[in-house]
Amino acid sequence: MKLAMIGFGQAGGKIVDRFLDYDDRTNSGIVRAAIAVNTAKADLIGLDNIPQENRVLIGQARVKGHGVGADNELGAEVAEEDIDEVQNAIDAIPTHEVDAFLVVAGMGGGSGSGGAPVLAKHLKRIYTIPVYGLGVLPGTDEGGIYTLNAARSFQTFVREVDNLLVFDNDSWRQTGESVEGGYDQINEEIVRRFGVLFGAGEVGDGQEVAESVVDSSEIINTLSGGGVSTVGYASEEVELNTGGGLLSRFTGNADGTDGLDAANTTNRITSLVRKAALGRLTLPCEIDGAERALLVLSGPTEYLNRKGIERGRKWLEEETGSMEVRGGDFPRNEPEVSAAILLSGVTNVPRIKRLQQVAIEAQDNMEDIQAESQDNLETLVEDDEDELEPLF
Ligand SMILES: Nc1nc2c(ncn2[C@@H]2O[C@H](COP(=O)(O)OP(=O)(O)OP(=O)(O)O)[C@@H](O)[C@H]2O)c(=O)[nH]1
Ligand SMILES: [Mg+2]
Repeated sequence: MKLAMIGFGQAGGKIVDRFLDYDDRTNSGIVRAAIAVNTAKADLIGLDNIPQENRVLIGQARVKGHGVGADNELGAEVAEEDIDEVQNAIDAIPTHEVDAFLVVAGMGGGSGSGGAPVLAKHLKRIYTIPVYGLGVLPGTDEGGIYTLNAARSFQTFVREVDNLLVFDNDSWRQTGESVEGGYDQINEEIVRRFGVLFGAGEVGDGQEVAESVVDSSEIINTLSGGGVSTVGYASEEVELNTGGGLLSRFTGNADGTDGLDAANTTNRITSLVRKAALGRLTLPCEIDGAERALLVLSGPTEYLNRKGIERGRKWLEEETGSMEVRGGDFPRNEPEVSAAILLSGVTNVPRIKRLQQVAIEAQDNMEDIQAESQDNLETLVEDDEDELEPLF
């Protein structure tokens, strides 16, 4: 499907920038337009692929291009004040050719975590196409302010978007490596997983049309109903058939006939599906209880078959307990077969529960502070009343 991607803040901008690179490399055609919004000028300059005219610096009057320093309330205020500047950039893109918006942001900082929910709300008021979020959770070693920002922003973001796709930096840190050092690899992982998924609905002219190709409406239906989503992925190298269709004659592909090679193909698919669902998810969680799921099998057509996808889909239905599991192929001429699984409306997510707890505690503290200042105010007013003669 075709997306208008808007990266908010540094992480958001870098990830959208990387999506453009992915699009170029793989010809996936998912990025119809790419915009970066930030309060920090240096971050915008540092991008490689997003066109200059699509880099929007906001909040200049307030922070003079220096960023909001992880103050997410300031991030939200600045986004509200300068939303017209963001809209000007969006006005210049052909939104009628776009299937959905994807607003991308790191939830731990100030600009993206404060601004992305504001932008999502604005887009939903104006456009009828879905507005999805891609939210990146900070590593737990980044410190309290990042966790607190994420806890607050997450709640708002998930409410404003049609679905919030989540990637948790914390679970993707390589051992012995700081998250910082690993961002390149992490960002590559992000664009690969979400790229395959959104790319599935975008089979171009001249590409082979498979048995049961996934289309955009299936992605949209899986994401509809809101909530939080996570993505699983697994792949295996295969030999690319360069012999002009010879291999497919032996594998007896799509019809699921029972030659030995067809059985291999089916088995490869079912085990990839299990690996993808039970391996590391972009947001680790129990897959049991997911409301909807979409299975995308990609690879050369001779390595895809309906029987494998059907089995994978059934297995996912059992594991998730969901009655809404869709599945299909994404034919690609690359020397690997991969399974990408979108699990939408997941509920059993320990990381989110912890974040909600943090948000509640912060809220309680806020209430205490507010109650206290209310008391102070009342005492002040009372004191005033004691001192001053009533005017009327
Ligand atoms: N996956 C990924 N996460 C990143 C990257 N850069 C930063 N982050 C994460 O995103 C969070 C927010 O950081 P930034 O995006 O730099 O913050 P910002 O939105 O620019 O806000 P301010 O800098 O406070 O104005 C951090 O806490 C990190 O967890 C990146 O390149 N990739
Ligand atoms: Mg920044």
